[in-house]
Amino acid sequence: MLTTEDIKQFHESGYCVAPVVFNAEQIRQARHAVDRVYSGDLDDGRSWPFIEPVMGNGPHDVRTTLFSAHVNRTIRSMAANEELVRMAAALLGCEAVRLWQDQAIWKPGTGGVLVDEGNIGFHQDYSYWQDSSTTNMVSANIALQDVTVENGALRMIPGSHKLGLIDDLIGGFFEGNLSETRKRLDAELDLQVDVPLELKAGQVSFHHSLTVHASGPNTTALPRLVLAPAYIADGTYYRAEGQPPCPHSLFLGDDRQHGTPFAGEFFPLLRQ
Ligand SMILES: O=C(O)CCC(=O)C(=O)O
Repeated sequence: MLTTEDIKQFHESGYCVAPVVFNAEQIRQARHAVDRVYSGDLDDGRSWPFIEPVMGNGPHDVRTTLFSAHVNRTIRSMAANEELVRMAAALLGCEAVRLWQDQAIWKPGTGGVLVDEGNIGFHQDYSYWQDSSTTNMVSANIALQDVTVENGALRMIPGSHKLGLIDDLIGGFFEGNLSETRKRLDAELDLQVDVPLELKAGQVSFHHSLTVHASGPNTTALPRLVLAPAYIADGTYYRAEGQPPCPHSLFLGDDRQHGTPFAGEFFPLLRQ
């Protein structure tokens, strides 16, 4: 479980690191599950538009898929892990928690070559989630092998979740030139250095939806794989004026209105 110190750090810095939650066998199963999803082998023979890579298909491009928990039971049970969800509840400050999304992120190893395509740019998750009625949303990052600076650990800007939504970072996920973005941001905002979060396999970090973060190059020879489920408090609802709109709202159907709760099969209740 998270300590009081961890929870305090999350509120003060916008992130914290939990102990190891998943064992070697669970990690092996998760890696196999992600491979299956990437190859289009989905549970019950389903098809799913979100398995397409969103960042390109080049040899150095990061591959990500969204919402695989809906088409793969292993990924779903990992995202619904009781201990993980209890920690998310503690950080959200609520009892009842729903799954908001999950993302599998596969960052190829370049074997020493420095390229920007493998980076994930500085961004705030909420800039992609503006249909949510609240920024009280938390993302987990589960290491499916050791995560180090060398293989592209997450980099967090402490305290940045207190700055609100930063217009300049909208779309930032895809801006691989991290030092350029840092220069631009540093000219406008009083940001501290960013902190790399190194994790042991099976360990988990959490960050707030407004925390500015990025991940750098994976210069090792092996790919770096993480699963990133995100959680909301039950009662979070659709905000009609969200710009840009987010794909999550499509799951609520065409008759959604401002105030429709994010609930139902696509936002499963993981904890009462
Ligand atoms: O793991 C990564 O490289 C980036 C993950 C990320 O940006 C996120 O979980 O919000």
